[in-house]
Amino acid sequence: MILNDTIIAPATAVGGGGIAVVRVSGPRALECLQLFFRPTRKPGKYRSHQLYHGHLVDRQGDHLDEVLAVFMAAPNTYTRQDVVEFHCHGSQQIVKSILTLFLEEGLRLASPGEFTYRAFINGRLDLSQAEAVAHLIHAKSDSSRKLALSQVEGQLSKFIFGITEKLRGIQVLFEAWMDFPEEDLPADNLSEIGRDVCGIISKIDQITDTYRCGRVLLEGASILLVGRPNAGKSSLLNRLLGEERAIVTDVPGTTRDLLEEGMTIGGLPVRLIDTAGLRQSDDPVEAEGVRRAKKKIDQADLVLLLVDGSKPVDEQDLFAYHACSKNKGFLVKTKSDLPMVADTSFCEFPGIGVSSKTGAGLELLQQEIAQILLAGHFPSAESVMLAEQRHFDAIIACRNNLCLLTSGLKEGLFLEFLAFEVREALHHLGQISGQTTTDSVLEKIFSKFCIGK
Ligand SMILES: Nc1nc2c(ncn2[C@@H]2O[C@H](COP(=O)(O)OP(=O)(O)OP(=O)(O)O)[C@@H](O)[C@H]2O)c(=O)[nH]1
Ligand SMILES: [Mg+2]
Repeated sequence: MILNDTIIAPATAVGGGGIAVVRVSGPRALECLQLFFRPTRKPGKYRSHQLYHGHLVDRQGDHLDEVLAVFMAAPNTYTRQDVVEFHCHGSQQIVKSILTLFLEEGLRLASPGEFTYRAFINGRLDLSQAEAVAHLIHAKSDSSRKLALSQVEGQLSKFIFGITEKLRGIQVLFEAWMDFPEEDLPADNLSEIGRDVCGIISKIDQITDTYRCGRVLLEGASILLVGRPNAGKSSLLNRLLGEERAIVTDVPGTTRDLLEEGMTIGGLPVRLIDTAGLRQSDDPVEAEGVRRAKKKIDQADLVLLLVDGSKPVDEQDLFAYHACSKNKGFLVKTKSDLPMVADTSFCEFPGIGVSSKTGAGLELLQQEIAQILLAGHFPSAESVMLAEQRHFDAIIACRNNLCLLTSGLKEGLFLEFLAFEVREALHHLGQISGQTTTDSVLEKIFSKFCIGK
């Protein structure tokens, strides 16, 4: 990809809005401003990071729009290149005419994520920060926003950087000792290295523990509503959603297919999935619904097992429990507005009673769900969390090398062998920061961005 030409793209979303921003980055940014911007009060020279009022004009000098324009001199910009932004009225026609004007002047339309790619290549952000920018834009809940922001601000990068520096120090020692005869190796230093590496491994373990929760924050958790027919699954989905989404009747077997709805629960993005009531059925349509529900169970982050609290437990409840008892589950005793008669001692899940009719218990249910999904990890500005499969795989690979290194140290293996493990561990860490990431992986990551970011 060419990185030293001048690119342009709308930085705001397509569609109506009060204001739209068109962003230019590259060596010709200032020239663009001088060519077609007519400031209301003409400055001798554009000062960096200062907003100017004026008009954008076309080649004939006709006004395109009244705008605010800002010139930001490199390197204190998002891309570390010269940047100019035009804040115009938020009409797609205006944005289009501004783009056309500059494209005819020889600028190039930025590809998806190209501004952020330039920021990464020019050292403004490392790869994990750049990836988090995309998550920040698409954050579906407040907790997801916090996590993405902490990553954009470099909490994960700092963590990776800290480990990388330690390992580099070890690598330097190993290389210096390579020329020593093996018997002269300083035993004290070797055991100190062993302790350091163990320390790094336990730090890695702390952060890999956060992965499940981080992934939930990033991608949303899938929560499956499971239970016998008429247990009240669809009613609960509707109540949590705040709309009559699923059909509710007193006929058992109303829901046949899976029905999925996105929402936030306790600040977490979730996908709530209603299923067909679990029972053995001769009706082929219902049986297919049951098959689909059971198939979904293993993929769910959490199963809510619904048991009608107003009825004695029967074999259909046991059938439903057995289908999901190996999963992470939570028991919801429904219809708590009616006299509660169900004995749920058969079920080992923690649980509470709720009523979709009156809303009783629903607040508590949402808190419990969020607690289970977060598993004690609460994102904040300081938190380091792993949220990305790519990062998780890399750090696990790094950990494997470090384990081999510690056992190699204990067994007194050759320095070449030990140094190899350190090098490999560093290579895996470099995939998170982007130092050792291949072009094809980079391309894949940045192609997921929208144009203008
Ligand atoms: N009193 C009372 N009735 C409820 C409550 N929740 C659901 N019901 C009733 O229970 C019946 C079944 O509700 P659904 O939500 O359709 O149950 P379901 O589990 O989706 O049933 P299937 O789709 O057949 O598997 C309906 O008549 C609801 O009105 C509740 O909290 N209190
Ligand atoms: Mg239903």
